[in-house]
Amino acid sequence: MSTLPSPLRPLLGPEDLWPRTLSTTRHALSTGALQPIATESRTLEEQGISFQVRVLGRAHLKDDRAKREKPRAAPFNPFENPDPDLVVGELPPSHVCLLNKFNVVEHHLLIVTRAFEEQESPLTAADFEALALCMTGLDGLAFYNSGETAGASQRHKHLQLIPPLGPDGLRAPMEKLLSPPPAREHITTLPVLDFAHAVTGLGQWEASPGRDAARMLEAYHSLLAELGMGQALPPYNLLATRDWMMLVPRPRAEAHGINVNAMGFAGSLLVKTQEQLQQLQELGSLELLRQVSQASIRIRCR
Ligand code: B4P
Repeated sequence: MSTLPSPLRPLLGPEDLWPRTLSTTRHALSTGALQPIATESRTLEEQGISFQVRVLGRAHLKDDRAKREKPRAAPFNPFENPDPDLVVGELPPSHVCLLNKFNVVEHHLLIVTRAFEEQESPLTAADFEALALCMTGLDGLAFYNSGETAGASQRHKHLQLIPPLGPDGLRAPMEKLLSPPPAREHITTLPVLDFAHAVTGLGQWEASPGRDAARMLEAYHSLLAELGMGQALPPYNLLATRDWMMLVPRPRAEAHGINVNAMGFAGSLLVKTQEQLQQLQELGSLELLRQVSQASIRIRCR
């Protein structure tokens, strides 16, 4: 089943993205379509990284959400026919940009394929083209949770883009370790991350969705190859800014009851309770990331 392009949805250019994000947010809040999740935010300093930890205002969010949604005969796909109040616009030729209905971070965008594709399927030139258009309009943090073990709750393919998380204008706390970013085509690892991952530089952002997407696709394929990931891709998280891209294979969804998705590797964690926060403080954020990742493998830094 696929979602048909709607003539009522505006076509997005990079310059439209931010104004439309703001106007759609105002509208979706007024209609109740957007249901932000309140959290309390804490900072945990570790190895020069200011980890942001958000503590949910109420426990067991997913149970709560399940209770609010009516029982359905078939699994509900929220991206098949997205709520028009949440739609920011069409990303030609094959994607739609919408607001994350249950956002923790303000102005959290989802970039979903119009026709159904599996979240586990490899990212394509079209995915990166839609993403590059959005990243030209918003210089933020893009990420992708490939597979349930990597934090995906929806099977319909969706990339995500959020405004810079900070601190100090950084697009993510982890970016502190990526300044300056690696050169284009240079693949490396971050010494403080004691688990399998690889990072590369994207070179100069050109504000041309076709060309920026081509460099992102090339970087994605190089990272997969470097980590020995073939056609049947195991779960992984992908993070990208205009300057760099990081890939982390994911054998485990959680540790100590704390779920980790791509944002965790950006330096932003979400916990359900004060007890989990306490546990995280004792364990350390980097140790949590290590426990949900694969043991380090030697990569040929080049
Ligand atoms: P997924 O990749 O499938 O899952 P996720 O971001 O990990 O969020 P999840 O749904 O598992 O929720 P969780 O309790 O972990 O992304 C799917 C996205 O689609 C989700 O963001 C979901 O909210 C959204 N969505 C679902 N139904 C929708 C609809 N009808 N219309 C539009 N969007 C819809 O986390 C709850 C929230 O906290 C999520 O927003 C998540 O992004 C955010 N979050 C998780 N970890 C975080 C962190 N470390 N820091 C800050 N925020 C975090």
